[in-house]
Parts: sequence; structure tokens; C-alpha cells
Amino acid sequence: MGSKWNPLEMMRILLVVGQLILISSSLSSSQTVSPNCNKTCGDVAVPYPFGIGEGCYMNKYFSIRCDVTAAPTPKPYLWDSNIEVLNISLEGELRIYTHISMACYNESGIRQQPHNFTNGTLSAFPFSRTKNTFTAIGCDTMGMIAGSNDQGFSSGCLSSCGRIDDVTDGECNGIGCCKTSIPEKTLNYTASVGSFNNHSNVWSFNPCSYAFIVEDKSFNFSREDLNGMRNRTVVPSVLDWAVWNETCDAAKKDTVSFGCKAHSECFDFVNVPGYRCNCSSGYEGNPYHGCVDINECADPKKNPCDGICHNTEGSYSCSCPKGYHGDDKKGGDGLGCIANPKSSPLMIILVGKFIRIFSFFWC
Ligand SMILES: *[C@@H]1O[C@H](CO)[C@@H](O)[C@H](O)[C@H]1NC(C)=O
Ligand SMILES: *[C@@H]1O[C@H](CO)[C@@H](O)[C@H](O)[C@H]1NC(C)=O
Ligand SMILES: *[C@@H]1O[C@H](CO)[C@@H](O)[C@H](O)[C@H]1NC(C)=O
Ligand SMILES: *[C@@H]1O[C@H](CO)[C@@H](O)[C@H](O)[C@H]1NC(C)=O
Ligand SMILES: *[C@@H]1O[C@H](CO)[C@@H](O)[C@H](O)[C@H]1NC(C)=O
Ligand SMILES: *[C@@H]1O[C@H](CO)[C@@H](O)[C@H](O)[C@H]1NC(C)=O
Ligand SMILES: *[C@@H]1O[C@H](CO)[C@@H](O)[C@H](O)[C@H]1NC(C)=O
Ligand SMILES: *[C@@H]1O[C@H](CO)[C@@H](O)[C@H](O)[C@H]1NC(C)=O
Ligand SMILES: *[C@@H]1O[C@H](CO)[C@@H](O)[C@H](O)[C@H]1NC(C)=O
Ligand SMILES: *[C@@H]1O[C@H](CO)[C@@H](O)[C@H](O)[C@H]1NC(C)=O
Ligand SMILES: CC(=O)N[C@H]1CO[C@H](CO)[C@@H](O)[C@@H]1O
Repeated sequence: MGSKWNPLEMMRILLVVGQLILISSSLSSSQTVSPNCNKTCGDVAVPYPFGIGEGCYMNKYFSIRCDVTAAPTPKPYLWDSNIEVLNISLEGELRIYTHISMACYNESGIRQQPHNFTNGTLSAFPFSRTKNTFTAIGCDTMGMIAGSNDQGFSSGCLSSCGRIDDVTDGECNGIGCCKTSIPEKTLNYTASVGSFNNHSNVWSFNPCSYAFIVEDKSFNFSREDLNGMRNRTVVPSVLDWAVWNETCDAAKKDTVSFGCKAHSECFDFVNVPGYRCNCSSGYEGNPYHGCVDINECADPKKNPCDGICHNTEGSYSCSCPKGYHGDDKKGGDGLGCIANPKSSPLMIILVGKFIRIFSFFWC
């Protein structure tokens, strides 16, 4: 057609341009994140996009405040709130402490300090629906949770018991302890408790009702909880985090601010609008910084080859030593590298000698 640009050529050029953008965007990101940023606060690792202090986090939703005066070790908090952070995983989980709501009565059935509260405009990261439950504890107890997801929800559970002996450790079945799931997209909530008889019939062993959101696997109900929650005022719960407010397709348009850096892939977050990044296969590290090649050959004990391992960008290849042939990757045909008779000069000499000796006797 006389055109200088055939489609294949165009494609190749576009790919090169794409790679350049990728490289420049990962450079610009590493320039904006100061190398002086503290990567831990006390015992808690704070991986990027989270960061402590101006210039260390991706955007304001990932800002961590480190209280260096806390004893015995410094403690991290989300944003400028008083939500304490327990740990952060790059897979998209953030563990925080949530407060226990409670209401206590004295012997004559008078409510002591109403302790209900609204905890947190968690404006960005919802509570994990699968990892947390709403739990209430008490023998004269109605636990209630109200909150906002897309619409607004309210839910709850009832727990009652007459005698401490009816209560079984480890069982949250409505006798001393009850639980219910929380809806998706729960960003903030109020947990509160009520009672039917002011704990008057159970006061001797259970003067208070409690309610809270908790990471299900980290809470094991005990009879002791009925009288003081084993002195706890907070319990761990799990938030789902993502780069807030944009889908992958929308975020990719701005290559500089796009959170998924070199050799990573973008995944839309289903719970609330947002995305997460993952290293591409063959790469490892922090996808929000840029992933690096895995050297599959580095550890001779884990050599993936029968023969010689060669690390390549994003993968690896195997070869058999000189004079051998066969399936060099482990888990292939199972035979591995086999000596190659044709290319072995020693073999040829031996075979030659044998034929000569044989023919000598034959004659
Ligand atoms: C890092 O933390 C230490 C104390 O743990 C503090 O003295 C130092 O100023 C912090 N550095 C930065 C860059 O925030
Ligand atoms: C985070 O904390 C939980 C519970 O304390 C623990 O099981 C988990 O191993 C911790 N994860 C990391 C990465 O520290
Ligand atoms: C219970 O509390 C009320 C009000 O605080 C008080 O008047 C009453 O004496 C208390 N009863 C007991 C048994 O302590
Ligand atoms: C706590 O609950 C009581 C009654 O249930 C209510 O009057 C009060 O306003 C609540 N306080 C807060 C801070 O929500
Ligand atoms: C949750 O937050 C929304 C706005 O972000 C607010 O309108 C609502 O009152 C809050 N709900 C609770 C239970 O705190
Ligand atoms: C919970 O506690 C009970 C009794 O203390 C124990 O038998 C059970 O194994 C515990 N369950 C878990 C999941 O830790
Ligand atoms: C205790 O509960 C009963 C039944 O709900 C109620 O009639 C009574 O007034 C309550 N007592 C106090 C001291 O609140
Ligand atoms: C709770 O605290 C009290 C007083 O500080 C103490 O006597 C008790 O042993 C503690 N209980 C538990 C389970 O730690
Ligand atoms: C979410 O994104 C929209 C449009 O991209 C923007 O107008 C809005 O301010 C963002 N909201 C937050 C809380 O960042
Ligand atoms: C991201 O990578 C991790 C570890 O390689 C893997 O477990 C996870 O399933 C991946 N997530 C997605 C959405 O592919
Ligand atoms: C994280 C948070 O906001 N916690 C608060 C929950 O509510 C109680 C009672 O109002 C406060 O004491 C907590 O600080």
C-alpha cells in the first residue's frame, strides 16, 4: 500500500513507548519517596504505600502517625486518628484495635457508665466481611451494630444464660456469647448493648454486657469474659485496604500517579472503589515500589533444573551439561539429562575398537 508503517511495526513502537513510560513512572515514584523514611514504628513494619511522615506515603489515606513516646515501644496510628495499627500486609490487610462497647450495672440494677460509642469514620478502608464478626457477650444481653455501607444497616444478636455452669468455653452460641456477620463495605459503625433485666438475675457472675467487631480467629470466648473481658478494652480486627477511589482502568490513565509500578499487575478491589497491585509471575517485592526479578537459580538446594540453571528476566531456563541431552527441567519426563553417545568421542573410540576386535575374531 506504500505505507511505511505496517501494523506490526506500529505495535512494536507502541510497546517500546509503553515500557519507557513504565520506567519513567517507576523512577518518578522512587524519587518522591524519601529514602530517609522510617520503615517501622515500634514492632510494626510500615510498607509503602503506607508511610510515616510527609513524602513517605502514597496519599493521605496511607499516612501513619508514629507515637514515639508510647511505652514500651512506639505505636503506629492510622491517619491522625487514635486507631492503633497492629500490622499491615502488602496483600491488602490492615489489623487495627477496635474498642469494646460495654454497659455495666451495679447490684441494684443501675447502669453505671454508659460506654456506647461511634468508632471511626473509616472513610477509606472497610472492615473485612469474611475475617471479622460482630460479637456480644453477657447473660442478659442484646448486642446491636448500626453503620453505614452503601445504604446503612443495623443488625445484632441476643445472648442469655441463667447460670455460669450453662456457659461453655470456646462456644459462641447464644449462651453467654453470640455473634453475627457484618455486611460488606462497612466503613463505620456504632456498637451498643442493651439488657432486659439490668443484669439483676445474673449480676453475681456477669454485671456487664459487651459488644465489638473482632477478627474471628483471634477471639476465643471464655467464661472469664463474662466478668471483665479478661481485662481487655480493645480487640484486633481486620480492614481491607486498597488504593482508594479509582478502578485500574481509570488509574492507569495517569501513569505518574498510578500505584502499580514496574513488573506488577493491577486488580480492581471489589469491596469499595479502588485497586490493588501484585507482582507479575517471576517477580517479587513490593508492587507499589516496583517488583524485581526472582533469581530462581540463586539457591542451589532449590535448583529447578536437572542440569544447569540460567536466570532470565522474569523467568529462568535450563540446559544440560556438554555431552548430555534430555529434559533438563525438573518434573519433566523424569529422565533428566542423559549422556549423549553420539557426541562422546570416547564412546566412538570404544565402539570402533569393539567392532575392530569383533571383526578380527570373526575372520
Ligand atoms: C525515625 O524514627 C526515629 C525514632 O524511632 C526518629 O528519631 C527519627 O527522627 C525518625 N526518622 C524519620 C525520618 O522520621
Ligand atoms: C499480624 O498480626 C497477626 C495477629 O497478631 C499475626 O497472626 C500475623 O502473623 C501478623 N502478620 C505480620 C505480617 O506480622
Ligand atoms: C447503684 O448505683 C446507684 C447510682 O449510682 C446508687 O444510688 C446505688 O446506691 C448503687 N447501688 C449499689 C448496691 O451500689
Ligand atoms: C449511648 O446510649 C444512650 C442510650 O442508649 C444514648 O442516650 C446516648 O446518646 C448514647 N451515647 C452515645 C455517645 O452514642
Ligand atoms: C458513617 O459515616 C457517614 C459519612 O461518612 C456518616 O454520614 C454516618 O453518620 C456515619 N455513621 C455512623 C454510624 O457513624
Ligand atoms: C478455645 O478455647 C477452648 C477452651 O479454652 C479450647 O478448647 C479451644 O481449642 C480453643 N479454640 C481455639 C480455636 O483456640
Ligand atoms: C431494671 O429493669 C426492670 C425491667 O426492665 C425495670 O422495671 C427497672 O426499672 C430496672 N431498674 C433500674 C434500677 O433501672
Ligand atoms: C485483671 O486485672 C485485675 C486488677 O488489675 C487483676 O487482679 C486480674 O488478675 C486481671 N485479670 C486477668 C485475667 O488478667
Ligand atoms: C473520589 O474520586 C472522585 C472522582 O475521581 C473525586 O471527585 C472524589 O473527590 C474522590 N473522593 C475521595 C474521598 O477521594
Ligand atoms: C497476588 O499474589 C499473591 C502471591 O503471589 C497471590 O496469593 C494472590 O492470589 C495474587 N492476587 C491476585 C488477585 O492475583
Ligand atoms: C478509634 C477510636 O476512635 N476509638 C474511640 C472509640 O470510642 C471510644 C469512646 O468514645 C473512645 O475512647 C476511643 O478512643
